[in-house]
Amino acid sequence: MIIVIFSISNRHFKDSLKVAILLIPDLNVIMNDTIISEEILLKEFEDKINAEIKIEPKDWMPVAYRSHLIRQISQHAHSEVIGMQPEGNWISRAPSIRAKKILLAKIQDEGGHGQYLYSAAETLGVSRDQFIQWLHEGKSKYSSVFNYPSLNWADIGAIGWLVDGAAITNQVSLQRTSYGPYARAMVRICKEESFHQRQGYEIMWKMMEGTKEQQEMAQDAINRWWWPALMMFGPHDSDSPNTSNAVKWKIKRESNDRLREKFINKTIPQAELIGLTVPDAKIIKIDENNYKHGDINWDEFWQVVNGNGPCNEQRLNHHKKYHSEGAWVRECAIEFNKKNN
Ligand code: BYC
Repeated sequence: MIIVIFSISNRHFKDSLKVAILLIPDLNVIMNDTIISEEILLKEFEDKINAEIKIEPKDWMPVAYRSHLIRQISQHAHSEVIGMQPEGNWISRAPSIRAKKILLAKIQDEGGHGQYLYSAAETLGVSRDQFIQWLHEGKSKYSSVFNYPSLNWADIGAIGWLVDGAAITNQVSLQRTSYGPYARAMVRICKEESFHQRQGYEIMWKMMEGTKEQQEMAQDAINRWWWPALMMFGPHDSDSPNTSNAVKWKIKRESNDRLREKFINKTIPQAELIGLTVPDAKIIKIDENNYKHGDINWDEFWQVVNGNGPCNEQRLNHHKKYHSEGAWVRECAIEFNKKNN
């Protein structure tokens, strides 16, 4: 297909061209006898990536880059929102008013993270309603770790310490991701996650200073949450189909295995400091700062990812129910906004 664009200036032409090429892939355009093809735009895009210049929503980007981001950012947003459920379960049973206030603030932050991330994903041209529909239809994933039950108060400590600790390890590196809105959302999220990790560690610390039963509860919680936390980083690099493009386009700045190692290396000394042990009989200390973990149960991981974990059905049904019952709140907010603008 050939399209001729008439424009008043070179700059105007370039913008029109970018819009046209975005709408019609593989488009070739003729101007002043010069053929400007998608290859030129691709080169411009790659130069920006190589120069560490952020890609912004109105910039031209390859279709596969856009769909990679839509997949990853929306799944990240779903994880934040679904991740509120295991902890929300314990708000009414927190052991003190202080603990309740802290937990409420933390869970509210997670909802906010979902908002930042859905907003970043929407800049790629997909609506919030569509993202939620994909989640409800099981077409869009969320982190496997939220499909495990939170059985007691020690689990709230383990979630903050291990799950937020794993999340922050990943998200610190995502602050340098190549897509501007995603990178900027990460900066704010990381500040809040570091408070979350500390609130979880404080719970575990207090329990380890408590009675023998409390110490056993804390150890039992790390026994159950350690492996699901390691699985949050995804399959080994050799089994990760999305990593190659993600690294090429600087969406991911570090691989699944590298981030998992970083998490293990910083978390084991924290466990030892308060008298906890990680439930890995094969863990090896390689040198002063590095550990090599034992085998991860990938069958369990894929079972959970594919919808067969202990709480998958419960988490999704809960989201569907409250999304539907909360429709009137969204309608009111839209009406209120119309009246005030
Ligand atoms: N769970 O090629 P791979 C939080 C999927 S929430 C489920 O390595 P990629 C918090 C993967 O999607 C923060 N699925 O993929 C909230 C892919 O399938 P699709 C959560 C997983 O994208 C409340 C397939 O497996 N953080 O902090 O290169 C309370 C192959 O994987 C998982 C994020 O979401 C998994 N664990 O790498 C407390 C971080 N792992 O999509 C705390 C953002 C893999 O091709 N996401 N899969 O059908 C990422 O960094 C990357 O997407 C991942 C996976 C590292 C997760």
